[in-house]
Amino acid sequence: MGTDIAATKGHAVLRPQDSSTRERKRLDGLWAFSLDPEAEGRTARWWAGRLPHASEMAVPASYNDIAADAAVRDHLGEVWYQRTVRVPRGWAGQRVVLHFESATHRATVWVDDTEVMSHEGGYTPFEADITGLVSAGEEIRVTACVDNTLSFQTIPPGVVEDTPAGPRQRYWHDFFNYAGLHRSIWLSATPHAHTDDVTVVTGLDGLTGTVDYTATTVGADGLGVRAVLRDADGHEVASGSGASGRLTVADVHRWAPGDGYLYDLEVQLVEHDGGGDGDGGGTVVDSYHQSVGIRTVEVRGTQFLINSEPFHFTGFGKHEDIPVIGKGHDDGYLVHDFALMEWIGANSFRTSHYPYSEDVLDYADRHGIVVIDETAAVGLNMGLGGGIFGSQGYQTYSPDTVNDETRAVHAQAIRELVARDKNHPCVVVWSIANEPESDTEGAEDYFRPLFDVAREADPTRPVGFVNVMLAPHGKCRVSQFADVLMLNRYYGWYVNTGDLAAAETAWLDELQGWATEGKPIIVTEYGADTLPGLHSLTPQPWSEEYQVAYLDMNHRVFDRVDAVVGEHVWNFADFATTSGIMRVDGNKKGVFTRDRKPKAAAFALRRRWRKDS
Ligand code: GCB
Repeated sequence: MGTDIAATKGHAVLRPQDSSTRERKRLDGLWAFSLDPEAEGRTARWWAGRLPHASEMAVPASYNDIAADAAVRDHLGEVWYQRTVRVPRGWAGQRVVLHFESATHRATVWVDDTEVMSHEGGYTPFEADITGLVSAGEEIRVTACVDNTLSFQTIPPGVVEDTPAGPRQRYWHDFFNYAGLHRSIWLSATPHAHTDDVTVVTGLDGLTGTVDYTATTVGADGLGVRAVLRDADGHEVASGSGASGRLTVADVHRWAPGDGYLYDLEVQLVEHDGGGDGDGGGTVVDSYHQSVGIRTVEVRGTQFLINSEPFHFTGFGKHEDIPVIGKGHDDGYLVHDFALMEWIGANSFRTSHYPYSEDVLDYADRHGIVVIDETAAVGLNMGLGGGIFGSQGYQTYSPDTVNDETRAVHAQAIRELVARDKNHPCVVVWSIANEPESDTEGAEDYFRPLFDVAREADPTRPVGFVNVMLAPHGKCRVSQFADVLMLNRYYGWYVNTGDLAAAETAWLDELQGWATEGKPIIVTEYGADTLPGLHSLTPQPWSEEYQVAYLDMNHRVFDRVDAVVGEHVWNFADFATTSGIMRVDGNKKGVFTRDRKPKAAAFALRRRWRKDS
């Protein structure tokens, strides 16, 4: 594989914000919406006028379950969204930006008749400077063509197969291929001279905290950069000048699990005051605020340290998955899910299997919840399909399947994830893939450079990937590159089904093997499908009692292996999947139902995870 995957850069896309020099307008609500089953919209230039045959669609939301129509739910290909928006009359002379927090899985966007941007990948933001196309006080028409097709050259991968009934999308990940505009769309105004990226790296030296910041600016010739750090009460605690520097905080209030204390870093572009000290000091031309949690993360031997203290992960692999709106972001569920995590004693979760809404990470920052942040690289494994093991008729890594081009897209997905989330104190590990084929030479070749990409993008955080049980200890050829071992294991479910005694022996044996690697182990998935309300006196699979017994068995195993520093149950809640004989109205491994009612396992976990329960 010879492609130069270092060629493209992760582009910084700062989220729009209101500040003393910036303003934003949210474009959420009802948009006109048209399916494009004949793929005629581009030829017919649908962006150039009102969409034909349009219905109304909620944004943010997956479109699939909103319309009571199988043609919408199962649509394959492009759909179109459109609305008009009036540019605020006070924005004359400003730089105006159109920002999409995501479009799943790719989109092209027009402003009136002009194409302004395209983006590949369904879970990271993209934006365009549309200043030259707009006038303050006037309306513009925004049209987005969104495509849900997956191929071997997309992340996640899939393949469209020709069948007698027409083209059909196949993919190898176990969640429904929801699509659409899942997060907010913004129109925003910034000064022409502006900060376009900020990076912070924090450190601790006893009671002193350090914040190393780097700002990159556009159009700022002749302007100075000033950095002001304030505590949560708004009191200035440090300041500096120049595009990069170190701020020192005496008596620091550290960000820590359970204590989401945040400072505010204001990056100002300032006109020079003529003092010659280069600190500006004159009028503030641009102001951008970045929240900062001062903490450290380190892997030492088999320990995972946050602020130099051993951390044990308790929590879940989650999904962005809600009845009716699918992967659409919803603040009500955001707050409720975190309330349930606090109730149960979860101190962490993994963004399985894609980057989540920035609202989720901001919330985790503020509430001291630790995050394993994952790319959308799920299903790079032809030995798996929708939870079903077995050959899928393709070879995973080959010139015709997952290949150099896929790897370049994957590298870009890693860069965009890091570019977006690098400043979140909650993020402590990058997970660059979930359950890829990892026991072959092709896997080793594919992944080696991707670890380099992640480390180059962020030299400060541990990097790992999530290992599948088809590549057990001794067989996996990719874990050698990882700082942390992340394992998904289903002893007692997919293997040793219903036989927890045999499962316990086999699982302990494998885990003890992994422990010899001398790295921390996070069990990133263990779980059993459970039908709420199904009971059995002796623990039978699918019953609530079995889920409890299964988790207990896992915990006995973990407690005997020192290198295990984390336990994330699969899954927080039941979720939608593609249909299949292994799935009854979706995946039922939730500890909560899809509408967030507790199963018996919720109370059992609470007893283990909350010392005060
Ligand atoms: C896994 C996958 C996850 C599935 C889960 C299951 O290993 O990572 O996406 O949903 O197993 O329930 O089969």
